[in-house]
Amino acid sequence: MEKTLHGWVNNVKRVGKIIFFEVIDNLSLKPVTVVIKKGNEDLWNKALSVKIGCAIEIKGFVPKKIISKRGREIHATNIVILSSPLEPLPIDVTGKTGAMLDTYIDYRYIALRLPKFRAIFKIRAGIVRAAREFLENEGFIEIHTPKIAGAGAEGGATVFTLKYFEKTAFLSQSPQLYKQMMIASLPRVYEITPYFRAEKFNTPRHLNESWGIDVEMGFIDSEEDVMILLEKLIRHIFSYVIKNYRNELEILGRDKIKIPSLPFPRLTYDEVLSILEEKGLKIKWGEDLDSEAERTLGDIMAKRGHEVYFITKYPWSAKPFYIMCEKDISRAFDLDYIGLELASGGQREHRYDVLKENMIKKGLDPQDFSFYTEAFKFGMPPHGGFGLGLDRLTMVVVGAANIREVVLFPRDRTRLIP
Ligand code: AMO
Repeated sequence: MEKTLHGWVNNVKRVGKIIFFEVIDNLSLKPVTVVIKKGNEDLWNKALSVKIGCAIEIKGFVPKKIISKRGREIHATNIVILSSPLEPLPIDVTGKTGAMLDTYIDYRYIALRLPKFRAIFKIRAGIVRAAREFLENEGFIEIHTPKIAGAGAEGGATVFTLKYFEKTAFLSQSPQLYKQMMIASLPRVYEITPYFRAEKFNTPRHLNESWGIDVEMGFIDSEEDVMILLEKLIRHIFSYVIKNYRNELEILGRDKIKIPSLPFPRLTYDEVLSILEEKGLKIKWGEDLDSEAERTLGDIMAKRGHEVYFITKYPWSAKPFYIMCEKDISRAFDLDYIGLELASGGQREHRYDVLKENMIKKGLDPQDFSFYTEAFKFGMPPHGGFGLGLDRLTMVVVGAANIREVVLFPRDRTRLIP
């Protein structure tokens, strides 16, 4: 059977009168072995000039009996070198010698010729596809809200400012305010969106540009409705990836991952504090859980057989103004996976007067947010939602220790290029 192959040469070997290339094509995880036997002088000379890293077109036929261990083989009848590397490749695409994470990021566009990196970014794309599929089936509509904003949603200190003609604008920290405003007319919305946050710390779990799957739904009874949807979404994503990315998971050593079973445990904030106190970790009531507290709790929960769990009933002092509050307790929750916060959300305050009072209690001037509060005057139903960190979810699915492994071109405190 005649075949045309387009791809990049990941390895070249000559054994006596035969030349072998390994060519990575399309989105495949395994290279094709291209075989050139001495006989046709033109073809042989062309093959001799092929180097690792070339972009190439091969015409040839698939032999009746495939000898290559990888199972894909073409015997070439014609070779066209489309582009030859100007220098030796900065990454070993044969896969024999590894490199530092920074090198892989600097040369991501070459690293993606290696199966491991293809597997990670194929799974990431699959997670997005699974989320869309699930949310569309649940009656959600995809929206796109501004990333240049006039007000920050998630707190002043972590906002990037930019000059916007005569005014100062902000890069959107989250679509929070806009997705809520949509609930005045669309009962179920979602957005897959970047978050820009000027957080100063450099950690394996934070970036200054991260991506979220943001969901908002109206006509809810309580935050429990939102948590039930999030549980189903997480399970759908796991099952989609397990079903469609078996080979990718195997390459990453993640073929044993399981769909978390229902219901995900719900621990109240107070319960978490007493569990941590038993381990000698004292958190003052009202404070948010830091990474150390999250990790300690993650270990304890994993030992109890729960990788994924909710933390509910946070003190309102630890949560943003838009979350509904009853006495000191908020209707917010977090979803953690072995100590890594994957999502947070809750029921929102939908009553116009209470919302404005809450803003004042948090030291905000409602006047600065009037474009948002206006939407609450005209029949805003009870509503809630969540933001699910896409990068962090990808980390736990592919088993990455550093968030930078699952983001093509990460933005952190020190990295602005490529
Ligand atoms: P929150 O600020 O908790 O909530 O963000 C939601 C989720 O997004 C991810 N995330 C990040 N991932 C990497 N680097 C960061 N700097 C970063 N910041 C956030 C986390 C986190 O759980 N508006 C609310 C959501 C809502 O209530 O609907 C919000 O943004 O996985």
